[in-house]
Amino acid sequence: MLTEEEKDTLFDAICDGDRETVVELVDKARSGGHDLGALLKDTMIPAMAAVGDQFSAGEIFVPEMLVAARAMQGGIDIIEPILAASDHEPLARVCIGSVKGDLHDIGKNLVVMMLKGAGFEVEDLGVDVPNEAFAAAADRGHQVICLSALLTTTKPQMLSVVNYLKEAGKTVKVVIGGAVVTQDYADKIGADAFGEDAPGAVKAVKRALGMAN
Ligand code: B12
Repeated sequence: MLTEEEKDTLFDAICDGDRETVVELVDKARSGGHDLGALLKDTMIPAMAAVGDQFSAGEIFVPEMLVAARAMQGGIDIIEPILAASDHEPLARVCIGSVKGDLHDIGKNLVVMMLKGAGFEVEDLGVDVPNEAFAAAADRGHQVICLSALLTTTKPQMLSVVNYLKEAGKTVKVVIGGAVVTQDYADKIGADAFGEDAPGAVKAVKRALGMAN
């Protein structure tokens, strides 16, 4: 278990981009049987949100944001296999990617983790994914395509993917998410579901497949 002080240190280490300390503390939490889902939700994600606030306030710039992201990813890499461990038949085959022009992937990686943990088979296409790659994933038998966008400038790319899939005659379901996306936007572009966060992504994929309301 991590003490409150260690959790504070972890929070600061993410904000400061101190990957080594992040890895050390998350590894300690793992070996000590700490609830890793709670650590992620209550300490690590809020740390990334604080980084975003500092960026918005002009207190830090892209390089600092990048090292913070790398530090966060160091912790996620330890947590992912544990939260994702599942020995069930996959509920469905899902593919995910950050849309073309968007290089943000921390949130997407969390969604991957949660979907795997919920029993879905997930193929991660990475970042800056062109429309054709999503269509090809539909051809490989994926039942749901998940799109992530963090930028106002890449949000319209989601509509482009939806239209591209429609015009190519793909019947795959589309689920969208990311900080700039809303349920209204999902309705507007004809996406099948919207998820606000990683747990919400699981519900959204289930909704799109008619497995939940
Ligand atoms: C880290 C970061 C970066 C890193 C990304 C590293 C990486 N590997 O991801 C770097 C430094 C590369 C970066 C670059 C840029 N960034 Co940036 N970045 C951030 C930051 C600080 C954190 C994002 C993050 O990881 N959040 C934590 C995760 C857990 O949250 P999340 O991504 O929202 O994901 C959750 C939900 O949205 C949802 N979700 C996400 N995807 C999906 C998908 C589905 C299907 C579902 C259902 C749900 C879902 O679930 C996730 C988990 O809960 C944000 C600020 C912020 N507070 O968001 C700015 C931010 C997104 N960036 C911003 C900007 C402007 C940029 C740059 C343009 C800066 C520049 N001038 O170069 C570039 C653009 C690069 C590009 N082409 O993509 C702006 C965007 C403003 C806007 N509305 O357009 C933000 C909001 C900062 C700000 N306050 O101005 N960035």
